[in-house]
Amino acid sequence: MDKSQGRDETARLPPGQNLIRSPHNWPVVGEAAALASDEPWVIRRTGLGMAAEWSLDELRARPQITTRMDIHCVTRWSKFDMLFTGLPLVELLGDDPAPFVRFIARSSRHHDSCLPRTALTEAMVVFAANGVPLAPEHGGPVRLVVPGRYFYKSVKWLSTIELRATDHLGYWESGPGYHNNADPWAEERYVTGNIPPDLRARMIERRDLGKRDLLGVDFSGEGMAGLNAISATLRNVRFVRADLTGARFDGANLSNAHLKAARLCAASFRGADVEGADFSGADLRGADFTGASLFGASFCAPDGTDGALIDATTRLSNDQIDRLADDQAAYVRARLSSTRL
Ligand SMILES: Nc1nc2c(c(=O)[nH]1)N[C@H]1C(S)=C(S)[C@@H](COP(=O)(O)O)O[C@H]1N2
Ligand SMILES: [Mo]
Repeated sequence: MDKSQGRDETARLPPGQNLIRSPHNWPVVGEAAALASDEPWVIRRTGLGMAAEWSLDELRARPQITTRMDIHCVTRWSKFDMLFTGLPLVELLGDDPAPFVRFIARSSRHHDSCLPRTALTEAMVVFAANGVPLAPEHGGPVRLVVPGRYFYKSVKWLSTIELRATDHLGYWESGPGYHNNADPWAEERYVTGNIPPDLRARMIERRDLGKRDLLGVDFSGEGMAGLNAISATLRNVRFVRADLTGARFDGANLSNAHLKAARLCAASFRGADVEGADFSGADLRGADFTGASLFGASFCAPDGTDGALIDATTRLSNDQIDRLADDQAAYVRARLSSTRL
């Protein structure tokens, strides 16, 4: 059981997270399928100590346990009381006291993540969630689940457990700059990126962010109306109170971007990833979210204040609104119904 059990709802929700209440709303994040392969699925233990290998049937034949856990995605959605069924990971780690364990997926990019062994005492190798076998897009037939860390540490389609003497930056923890420790209670979401000040000034002046990776860069308060940010990588970028009227973010990655109180009239987010982005207090009249992915995004503060300006000219589909956390969806629906003619 994780330590959050028994506390009230607000105390169980880590800072900056939005609660998803619907049991059926479980977003797919990152890769959506395992590598297609005819080889039998085995889980291998490699690295330090004795190597080992198990078929999935062997692992399923062992006594299974079911544990209740809360999950917290770095893109700001949380779900309480997930029931995961499988084996305690420690049963597969063997006797070698290797200090780090790296997990590798059977996926086309050999997706991986690594944690210190001390963080893994309650981790599980999971075959079923909420009483049914894991769906393929959620890591079926087998995934890792690590309670107490952002969910990006829970590798889907687990195939290799590598015991290591040293740490290793995994897929999300290297290029995309996700925090390697991933403690949701300390909001360890990202390592902070930065760029030389003259480059930043030139981008503002030209209103062009090109296709660079600008992780965590701060453009708060800047006047950047008409900005070109098509296909830019803007994870965790700050645009608080910036003027982004008519800006084009089509196909951009704005996950966890801070757009609080930004002027986004007629801005375009077509096909963009705005998961976990904060739009509270922003002016979104005429903004276009067609085809954008909005899981975990916020449009008002948790207490309902600081609401974004949304009206009938804001293009958001019912399907997109249904996937927001409940309080966020309620706010957006109320705005749309009060402004529809
Ligand atoms: N193999 C693999 N595992 C992965 C990922 C991925 O892209 N590939 N994404 C991680 C992230 S960021 C999250 S939030 C969870 C999402 O799991 P879900 O799609 O079942 O919600 O899986 C994690 N495990
Ligand atoms: Mo995630």
